[in-house]
Amino acid sequence: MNKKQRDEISKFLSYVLRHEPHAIGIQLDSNGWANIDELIQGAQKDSRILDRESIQEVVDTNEKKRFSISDDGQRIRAAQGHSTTAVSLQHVEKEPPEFLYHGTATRFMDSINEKGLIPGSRHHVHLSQDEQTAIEVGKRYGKPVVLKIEALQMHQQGFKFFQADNGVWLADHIPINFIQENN
Ligand code: HQG
Repeated sequence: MNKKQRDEISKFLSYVLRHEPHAIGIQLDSNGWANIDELIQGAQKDSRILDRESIQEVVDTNEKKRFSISDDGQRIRAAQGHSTTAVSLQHVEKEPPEFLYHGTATRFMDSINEKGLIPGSRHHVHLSQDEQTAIEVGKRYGKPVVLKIEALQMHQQGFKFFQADNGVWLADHIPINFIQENN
């Protein structure tokens, strides 16, 4: 497969494994796992031809390690980013580094300055350890802004942080007093 084909499958997998499993008639368990055979059959009804090899290739080459396959090879899940209420992943709680970054767009800043960072439709606020990832994320929504979060200080004050299997940091809410615009 070429990169375009892999990206297309990755987007499809993100859609069904994070947001809309019902779109292809499959169910996720509360840990986010889908049966791979059912997923292939569901995709087929949607005229999308998938096989185990192409799914494996997408999982192995995905630059953000978005998906994992279970040890027995029968199931697949997204590591983070869910909005579907069928899933509530038990992420590992962890002490964060001193700073974490969040990428957003300038047009959201008035609201962020009022409410802090909130999860939107997903289950958590998503944070990264590096600024470059945050810039890329922010660009999806408009003119990017990188916010620097005083993560360790928050943690020391009792706020919980989690890290997904693929390294993405997650939090429930970031109050405004821990957010700086990173210019
Ligand atoms: C914004 C990517 C107004 C927030 C990335 C963001 C990530 C507010 C949007 C993952 C706000 C939600 C998630 C407030 C936050 N007022 N807007 N108070 N608080 N926002 O897509 O973080 O490539 O749900 O800044 O790497 O953009 O998809 O979250 O712009 O890990 O695998 O509300 O997606 O991974 O948007 O992205 P999203 P996100 P993938």
